[in-house]
Amino acid sequence: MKSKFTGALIGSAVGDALGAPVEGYSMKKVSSVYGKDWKMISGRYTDDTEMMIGVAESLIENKGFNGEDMATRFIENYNPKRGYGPGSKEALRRISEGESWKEASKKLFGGMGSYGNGAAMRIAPVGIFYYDDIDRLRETAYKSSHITHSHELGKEGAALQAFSIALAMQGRVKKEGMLLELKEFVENEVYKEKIRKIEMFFEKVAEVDKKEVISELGSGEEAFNSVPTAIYSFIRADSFKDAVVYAVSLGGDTDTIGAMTGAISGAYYGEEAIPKEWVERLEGGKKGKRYIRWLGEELYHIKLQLMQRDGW
Ligand code: R7I
Ligand code: MG
Ligand code: MG
Repeated sequence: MKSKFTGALIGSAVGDALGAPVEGYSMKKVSSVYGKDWKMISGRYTDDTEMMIGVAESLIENKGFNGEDMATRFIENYNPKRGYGPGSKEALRRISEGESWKEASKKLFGGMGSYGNGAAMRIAPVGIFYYDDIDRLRETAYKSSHITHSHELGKEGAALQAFSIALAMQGRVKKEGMLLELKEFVENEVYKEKIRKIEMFFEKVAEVDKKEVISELGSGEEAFNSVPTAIYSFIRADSFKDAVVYAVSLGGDTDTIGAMTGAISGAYYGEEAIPKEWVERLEGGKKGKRYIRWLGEELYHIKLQLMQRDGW
């Protein structure tokens, strides 16, 4: 179990760092950069991992969710060079200027709130910490999303990603079984439809063309155009490496789809399954790979304590 906790967080960071140098590239351009080797280029992570670290730090410090504290972590960790989305940036600016974390995100995108994938990309700590408690998982996914993403589709994408990680932690189901559980879990029709499309992909005899995956599931910055793509990338592959390589190879929002695929795959296969060369290359420093592993270990230990307290 410990290896699944650390695997989800390191896996997310590795996927982010692998996708980062080619974010926004076409499928063809990604292939011209990575060729057949898929060597990690710089190992530097982006906003996806920086925010994921904030989620983990806050869950650890509070042994659960605390909105004000989590927003503060996001603001303290914020480094403008990590490539934040405009919506998240504005929400954090508003909160740092004194607005409540409950109100700031509602003002974005003409009062609709953001449906970007910024809440889903950072959700791994919630998926591992609440892997055995669907109701708490859903509630914490929605609340932690709300700090920057108040649109229903932004929150639902984060909850779906968290639940996919939880199922991967349990390791009970993959393919059809996993899709069935996801379809029951998800409340929004937009996501139900995407999961139906994934089911149709698996019903086909031949491997689905990547162009069709991109046009049907998406490869963009919207939560509904990237979370289902990450889930598909995980399910169709037989290893951590294949899953993340496939996710990044599609082009588009590669760091984020890579991060989300890496989180689910790391939770499923465990940290040992992540290619050593990629982890070695992942950035070090104060909040680098060792710190990210430590966050996973801490979440594991706190989870154990809470389970013992509750008489498991
Ligand atoms: O979701 P967010 O934090 O962005 C995350 C992305 C990831 O790819 C990261 O790697 C980083 O590069 O940024 O930031 P947002 O700005 O909230 O959402 C991302 C984008 O989704 C926006 O810039 C918009 O293009 C789009 N979007 C919307 N468009 C119209 N109406 C999000 N919400 C809306 C909306 O309500
Ligand atoms: Mg990013
Ligand atoms: Mg991205």
